[in-house]
Amino acid sequence: MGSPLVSRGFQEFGSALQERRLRLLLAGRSGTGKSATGNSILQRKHFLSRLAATAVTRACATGSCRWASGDVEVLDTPDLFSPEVAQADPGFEERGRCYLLSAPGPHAVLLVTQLGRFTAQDLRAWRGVKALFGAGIAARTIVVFTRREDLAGGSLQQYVRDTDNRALRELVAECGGRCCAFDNRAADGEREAQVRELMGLVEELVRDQGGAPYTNDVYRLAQTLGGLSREERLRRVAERLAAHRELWPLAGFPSWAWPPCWALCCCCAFSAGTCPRR
Ligand SMILES: Nc1nc2c(ncn2[C@@H]2O[C@H](COP(=O)(O)OP(=O)(O)OP(=O)(O)O)[C@@H](O)[C@H]2O)c(=O)[nH]1
Ligand SMILES: [Mg+2]
Repeated sequence: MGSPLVSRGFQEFGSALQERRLRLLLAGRSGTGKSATGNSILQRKHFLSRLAATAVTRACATGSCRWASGDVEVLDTPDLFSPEVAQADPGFEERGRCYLLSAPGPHAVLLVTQLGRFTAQDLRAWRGVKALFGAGIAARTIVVFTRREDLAGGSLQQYVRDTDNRALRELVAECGGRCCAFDNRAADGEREAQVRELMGLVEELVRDQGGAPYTNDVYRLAQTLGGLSREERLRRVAERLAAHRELWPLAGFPSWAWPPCWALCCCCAFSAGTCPRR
């Protein structure tokens, strides 16, 4: 999809980037359209995306395409963010893989939610994103609404402003007002325009951050493991994440109360005073 997205602005932005690769990480609850959005960005059917009663994406996967004078790498994720991940990924391997596949850090996180369906599950997934990466990730997050067609030509900004869903308004505010909408079933030209709009937001966001990707202690650890085998790198990163397993929600922990927001560290979703990153 190189050529449609190439413009002078993007070329200039490309040279301001600290590397020639832009990493975008898809996150959100199951079934919101993460994989479909990844495919729209890549402009091809790369990730498996379909209507299903259970989770479709089971493991992290990447796909890339040319963009301006560099590459865009998209990381699609399974359910790494809900309280159920404690049972599904007890050894932190999948969350470790997510870190390794997005190292040295994502330039932007795309939090995918369905237009008109921002539920308690979406909110828990957002808290899970902050638990995994630290609260600083909000400064790197763009809220992507799928089912843009339901706007029926209306304005997304107005929808967000007028919604009576307070949690949604707070989420968008927490993410600096960055949001856009996708109709992943739109015709090619329309999908390209949507991707261009998203990349404009990414461009602005990354420029504000001086061209550098998001980082934290776990990404910094991953950076030091370059000489080791893939298995050993995964073992070390999963071990670092698991070192604080007692701080993650336990199986059976009431999910409405997760994370316990009355006792949060100021930088992430760990209990106050016990955050491994501080
Ligand atoms: N109408 C419409 N359907 C969409 C849109 N985006 C995604 N879908 C549909 O939503 C369903 C779920 O999409 P997926 O991409 O598999 O969702 P996911 O978030 O990756 O799901 P998991 O991998 O299970 O977490 C599929 O049937 C998609 O075609 C959209 O913009 N409009
Ligand atoms: Mg998927």
